[in-house]
Amino acid sequence: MRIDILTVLPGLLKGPFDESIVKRGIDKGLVEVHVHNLRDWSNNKHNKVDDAPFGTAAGMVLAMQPLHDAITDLQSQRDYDEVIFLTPDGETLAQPRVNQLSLSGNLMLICGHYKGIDQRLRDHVITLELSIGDYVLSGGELAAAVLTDALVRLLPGVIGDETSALSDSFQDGLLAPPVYTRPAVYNGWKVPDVLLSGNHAAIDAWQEEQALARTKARRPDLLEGRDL
Ligand code: 6GU
Repeated sequence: MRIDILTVLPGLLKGPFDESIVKRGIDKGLVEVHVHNLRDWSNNKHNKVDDAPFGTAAGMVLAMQPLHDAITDLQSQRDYDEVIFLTPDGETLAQPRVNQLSLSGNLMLICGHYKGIDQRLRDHVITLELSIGDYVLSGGELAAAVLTDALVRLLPGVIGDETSALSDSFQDGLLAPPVYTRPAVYNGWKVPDVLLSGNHAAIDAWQEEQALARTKARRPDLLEGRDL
């Protein structure tokens, strides 16, 4: 997989890809992440990347020329499965969409800033608009980092234990069950007996029951429309 990210603040995306799972995916050659500075495409003599909106609205909009040129330039080099605009009014990201996108070859992520981007780009060039939740961020960069992390960890070979991405919260539509580690008694707090029993069937049944109980208590909305 290859992910190209267009941003006016490339520095914001340095840290997240330099550690942990995404770094492992990059180091193993399973994903390429390219962060591009929109200013590099600006024809303006001051490399300006924002512009005033038509009408009476306050604030600024990402300028048309550098953004459209950047997208066109990248598209001339390869085909993209999706050109994604990160925006709070997009589709709220959830695991099924991440799973689907993880099968892509090339993805382009556009980080919004200011009051957003020209609607004509959204109408004609952007193929998917995603939000990471109902709150407002100062720009799309952190959302792009979230999406990239969620995608990369699903790529085969990135996570050592091939089954562990599938046992995550949400992968089966349920929250994950609680986990415990050694010692069996710590500070007087005991690990549930069943986990120490060595009975794999009993442990599986207990974990399933816990996942369901936790989902019912915390996220009953996830169970709507399921017959359990
Ligand atoms: Cl994708 N962008 C911004 N600016 N704010 C957000 C968001 C995206 N998702 C949730 N809030």
